[in-house]
Amino acid sequence: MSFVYKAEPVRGEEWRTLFKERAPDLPFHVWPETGPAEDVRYLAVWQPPARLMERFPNLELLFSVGAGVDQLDWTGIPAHVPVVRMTEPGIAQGMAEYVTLAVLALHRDWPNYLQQQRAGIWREWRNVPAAQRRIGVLGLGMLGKHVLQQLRPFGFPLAGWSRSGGAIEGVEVFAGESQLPEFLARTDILICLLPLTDQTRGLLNSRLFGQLPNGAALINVGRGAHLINDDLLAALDAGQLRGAVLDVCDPEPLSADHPFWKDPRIIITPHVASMTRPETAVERVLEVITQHRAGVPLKGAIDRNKGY
Ligand code: NDP
Ligand code: OXD
Repeated sequence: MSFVYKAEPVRGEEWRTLFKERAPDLPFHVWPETGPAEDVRYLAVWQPPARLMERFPNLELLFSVGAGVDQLDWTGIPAHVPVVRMTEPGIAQGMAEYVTLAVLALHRDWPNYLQQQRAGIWREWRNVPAAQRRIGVLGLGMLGKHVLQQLRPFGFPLAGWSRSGGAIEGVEVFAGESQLPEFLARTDILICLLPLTDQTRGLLNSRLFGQLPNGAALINVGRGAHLINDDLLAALDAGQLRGAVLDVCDPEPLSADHPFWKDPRIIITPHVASMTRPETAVERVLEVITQHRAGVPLKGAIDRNKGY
């Protein structure tokens, strides 16, 4: 019985050290080293290898090293192999830091001041009180909820939207397609923390932007394919949006001549909002293996019908 890690190799070595300490009896390999293929029961990947089950016929569990699973090709993953995404607490902590930074930057007009500094312009913009800046989060899962919790002390009016809704203290919750327009109409800074599925691909488009108050701003930390790039540029040009912070893009990386790079209304970071931390990730993976052996529900198991 063994474990194979197939993702970023430097972090793989950190996982190896942690496995040695915490699960010394479970042989651990960093791809392309796998040990005997028939021994491999657990595999942690960003992208699985081709012909997954031919290669590892006794695979019992497939872990995504990220919180998202949209990168996986499901056709090669049989239904009897549960897929488990990363739910270690470091991801939520990192995401809350990033989104707080982006919200405050947009709330306090940072993109304008950076542009003015480069041009040597000393000009003040009227501060808007936090109580008048309405924040809205698309997606109320592990990350959306944590982000909203961390934003509470600033005094922004907070709202969130998801498929199923539910109560969250201090947050106005909207559910389903029918309540999306009402949610958008009250949102000055929109944060996308949805998984990428057939239902959410391209959701950040002209139609959606047109339902936000004039001069709203966007933070996309979900996936690049949530956003229609040309629609963002059109909304910025029309003044429908005043700025955007994008941690994720489509494609990644953007081509060298992509208009987003030089647009002063857009801040881009290279998909770094949060990163899986080896210490807490290994702890969570070992916890899930224990749950699997005990036959109890697995933390972070993906529902294939929903796609997240
Ligand atoms: P979860 O699966 O915990 O939550 C997803 C949320 O989105 C749920 O509230 C769900 O609704 C909602 N949702 C899904 N589909 C729809 C839909 N069609 N309509 C309305 N709501 C919908 O995910 P996480 O919070 O853990 O992560 C969200 C995403 O963040 C990841 O999938 C990944 O793409 C991205 N991410 C980005 C990172 C980065 O560094 N930029 C790092 C980590 C993750 P319901 O509650 O009703 O099921
Ligand atoms: C993730 C990511 O899904 O890094 O964890 O985007």
